[in-house]
Amino acid sequence: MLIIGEKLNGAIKSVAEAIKNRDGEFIRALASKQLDQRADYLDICSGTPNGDADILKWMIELIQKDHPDVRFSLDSPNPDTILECIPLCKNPGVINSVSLEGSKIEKIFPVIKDNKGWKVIALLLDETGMPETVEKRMQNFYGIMAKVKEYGIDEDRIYFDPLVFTVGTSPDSFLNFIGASKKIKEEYPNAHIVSGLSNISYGLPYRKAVNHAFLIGAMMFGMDSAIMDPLNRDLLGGVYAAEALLGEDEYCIEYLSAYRDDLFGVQK
Ligand code: THG
Repeated sequence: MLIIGEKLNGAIKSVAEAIKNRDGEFIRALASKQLDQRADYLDICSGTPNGDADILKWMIELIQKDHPDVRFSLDSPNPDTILECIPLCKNPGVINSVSLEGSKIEKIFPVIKDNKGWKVIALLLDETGMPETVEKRMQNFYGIMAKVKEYGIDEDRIYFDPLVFTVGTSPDSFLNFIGASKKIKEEYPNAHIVSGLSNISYGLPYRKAVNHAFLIGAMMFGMDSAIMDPLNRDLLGGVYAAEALLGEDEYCIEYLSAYRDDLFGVQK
């Protein structure tokens, strides 16, 4: 399971404040904490529609000083921002994200094609907006896959995000998500599935319970990456436990090591 730490996001109030004040200490601490909790990638998102390239560049340079091995998930709606940030990253990361909307694929895929270490998150989205059904998600999947083949990119470098609505108003949200996941994995066993997951609980109280149920359920149907809060120790424990149940952690070596390192915060 690939864990993408979500905390460096300007949509979070305290992070927006730190970005505004260029509070490097705050950002560095949030990066270190997530890496300590074994985040594989750090998602960085400015949360501002304009000028986000400068903010992302600032974060990249700041965090790389402390952690030269860090890998970033470049989270920007603006493909030009992503293209500006790629050369600054010492290690290959994740592009978050492309979709069939606008010119993102045409701008990103040619650069990624020969930049082999980079992975790409592809939202199953087109210019008509959020997909309501499994069929619409699959239509978008085939559209993106056609581009993946056209550019000669290996399908195992793409993390497909089937997208979720809140279950508060869309009772089929999770079912549609796993419906698409199952079909994708049947047709392309090497393709990956990712989710930002917390949309599933939007507007509900005690969101953690819903997010947790979603994470475990989705993992059972092939989701192998999540943009999530690794500082949420119950959620992180769930990831390690579910991996063991899925036979992906022989003798629970990873689970036990995470426990021993007190990632779950329960060591006696
Ligand atoms: N798909 C893709 N990218 C995405 C999303 C997605 N990027 C943005 C978003 N959705 C995922 N990122 C966040 C970041 C922060 C929060 C939610 C989603 C958030 N965090 C709470 C906080 O830190 O205050 C804590 C949440 C918790 O305790 O679990 O709200 O869907 N491709």
